Amino acid sequence: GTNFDFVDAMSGEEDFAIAFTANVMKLHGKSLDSASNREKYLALADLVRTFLSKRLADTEAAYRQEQKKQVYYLSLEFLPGRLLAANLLNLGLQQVCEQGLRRLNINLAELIDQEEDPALGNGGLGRLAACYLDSMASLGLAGHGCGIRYRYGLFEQRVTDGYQREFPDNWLKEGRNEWEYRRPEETMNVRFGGRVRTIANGKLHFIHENYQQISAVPYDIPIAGYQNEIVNTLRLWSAEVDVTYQACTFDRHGKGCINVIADKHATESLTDTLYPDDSVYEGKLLRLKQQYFLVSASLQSILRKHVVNKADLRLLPEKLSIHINDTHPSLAVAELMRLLLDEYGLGWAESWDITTRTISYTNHTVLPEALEKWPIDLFQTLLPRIYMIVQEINERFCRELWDMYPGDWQKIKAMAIIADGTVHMAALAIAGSHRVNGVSAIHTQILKQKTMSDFYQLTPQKFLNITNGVTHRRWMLLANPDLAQLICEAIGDRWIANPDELQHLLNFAHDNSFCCAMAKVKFANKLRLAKYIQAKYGIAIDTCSLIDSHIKRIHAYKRQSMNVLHIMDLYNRILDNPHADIVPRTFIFAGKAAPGYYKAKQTIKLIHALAEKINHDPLVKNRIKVVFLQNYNVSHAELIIPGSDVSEQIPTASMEACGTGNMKFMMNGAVTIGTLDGANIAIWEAVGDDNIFTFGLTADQVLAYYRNGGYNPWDIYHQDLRVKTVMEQLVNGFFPYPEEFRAHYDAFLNQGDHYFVLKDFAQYVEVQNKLANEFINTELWQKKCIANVAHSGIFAGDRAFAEYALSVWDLAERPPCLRQ
Ligand code: 26R
Repeated sequence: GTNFDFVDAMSGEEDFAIAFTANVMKLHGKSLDSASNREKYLALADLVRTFLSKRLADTEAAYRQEQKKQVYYLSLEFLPGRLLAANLLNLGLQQVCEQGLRRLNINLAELIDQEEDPALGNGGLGRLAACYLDSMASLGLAGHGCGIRYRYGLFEQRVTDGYQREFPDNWLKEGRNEWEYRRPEETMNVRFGGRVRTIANGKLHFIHENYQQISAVPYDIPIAGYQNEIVNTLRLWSAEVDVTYQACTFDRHGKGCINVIADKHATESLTDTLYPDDSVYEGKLLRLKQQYFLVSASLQSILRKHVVNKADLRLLPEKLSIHINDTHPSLAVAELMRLLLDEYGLGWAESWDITTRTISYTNHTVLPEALEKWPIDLFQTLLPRIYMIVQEINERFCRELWDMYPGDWQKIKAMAIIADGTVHMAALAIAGSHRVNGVSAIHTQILKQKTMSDFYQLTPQKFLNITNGVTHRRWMLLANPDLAQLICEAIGDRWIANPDELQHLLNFAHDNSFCCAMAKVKFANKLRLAKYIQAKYGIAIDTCSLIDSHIKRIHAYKRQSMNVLHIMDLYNRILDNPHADIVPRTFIFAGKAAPGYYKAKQTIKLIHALAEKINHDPLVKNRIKVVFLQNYNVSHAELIIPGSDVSEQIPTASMEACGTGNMKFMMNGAVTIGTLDGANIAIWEAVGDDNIFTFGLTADQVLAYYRNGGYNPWDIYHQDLRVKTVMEQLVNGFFPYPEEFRAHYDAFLNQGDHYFVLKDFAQYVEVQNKLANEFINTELWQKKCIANVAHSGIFAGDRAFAEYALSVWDLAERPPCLRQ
């Protein structure tokens, strides 16, 4: 029979083994024993895909029949992580697959390890998008991702001599991804450049001419809900040129088709790479092209589907929502206007009403250097018609402002969409949305009171907070199956559908055998991590030591350097007194630096210089180890987080919009050391003072310092000998690189310590000491771990997502966790 009969008929591990063996043969023309692990993995993925295919088709049909409201989540970034294990889990095939393969003497974990980890995002923003796709499918909501199929993902990081080097991430080297469905028949055409001619015959018509047209081919990746038969899609667009019908001119140089093919490659380079910078915004033409490419292709296909289903365009906001993930896809506002006006012939007022009621926007950062502003000339040249529309939106918006604030030019200029020769994407996104949300309480408060205060004053009803959440299915069930199992044994499995029920674990905080079992799980996870580190880096870490992890993009505001200064100080205590009573600690770092971000790269070098010194110093007697794990990605997070005791979340207060790694650590029973910023505050409120280590300036204090011109770091240098010592060590030859860390030294002392590292140092050290002393009290520590897991339910993506469903997208069905 075919594989499809099989989907329904398969009854057990033996069937699975047979089907798998047949699939290896079918796919590779090889018998099982001559197939490589990679080939076996591909055959397994292909088999699992047949299960997805059926559900994907059924889900689509059901949505169409029910005319269910659809949500389209537009994002330049998605970081889904590997999909095989996730799909097995969500399809309920984990056991049958594992046991079926075992019959064939195949270890499932080894096959899982053969999968590429698609790096189609920089960090938090992209991973959040992926967590939400999981939640949407699992809650049975019709929510789909729209993104770009970058031919190369975020660069691969390799470190040599402590220096980061970047390599292309050739994740599609086999030409295709095993999960995707290429859908050439749904190709959309996106237009760039050219000029716009206006003709008036009763009504104005806009004729776009001399443009360059690029085909956008969609590739759909299926997103399975957790054991609910639902499969949604992540649609990734690829720029492709079909040369089949392009005549080649054979000139006298005999070049033939070379030029046609060269043009093809030049055009297709549009979707070659993801911009690897999440710190400083650069107005690069290609980036704007990518943004419009995604937005235009997505909106065209969304509208086409809507119209094909014979739905009225005026009902668009009732039938679908378009969500924009930060300002990166905010051209959606103007593109939706263009389609309604030019393609579907609606009037301005009606189009604007439909657009603003359809679109919503989430802000993910308040750092001024990350705000997107496009120079007018670049914008206008690339997108002439879109620019006209933005101008019109701006004029109408400014007129409205004038009515509200007559004569207040300063305010109007500050809010204008076009000002100072640039297009302000945040202003466009806010004006064009009916909802604008921040990602944690404090972040939203800063948006309302500072970053977007003028807009908040104008339209307070648009603004709301939705604190981020992460999928407990990937971050607990998949990444930490032993913990999930243990929790089920204690409180049953209802927490999987409703993570709030994790609270019941509090009843076990005094249960000795449960505490021991938790500790055992943690130890096994630490051992797994230690084995990886040993195999990969030849560093032996002490699995009984306190494992303290700081894993995220390298950024000055995230203050990896403060962590380093503390480790230097710990080391200095040993140098001062070799018998100093130091709790054995392993410090793990991982994260990529933006390729052009010098200070971040030097932080990586600093971590390596420190590791080199400490890991080999016999005086240390293995009490401290420093490890930098290269090429941080979702898979590494799945390995590190369950094996960590302490979660470093130490940004300068007011700068981290939310953080989501902090939530993943918490779910896995790690204790946070953190500043009062982003979701750390919510974690603190959830677990209470005893179960988190907070320290440092508050956001209000930081912002007050900025208003008053900062502070003088030299005061601290002179007051605190520990600070003076570590500062000198940066530049006095303590590390065998005399001038290497001058930039850090200057930033700390001569440039005003913008990130308050020295200011927060003393408190950080104090809290680190306290934490270490509490760690060695195993019983006490275990209670903290349990409290963290027990209170992590509110950080489940399902909760966050249900809030969007209710307050942003107005979806009819209430997801289970909000049903009362
Ligand atoms: C425009 C360019 C320079 C750029 C800036 C910033 C590109 C990408 C980014 C990434 C930002 C927006 C990001 O990842 N923000 C993170 O979003 C997470 C999810 O909401 C938050 O948890 C996290 O605090 C925030 O830094």
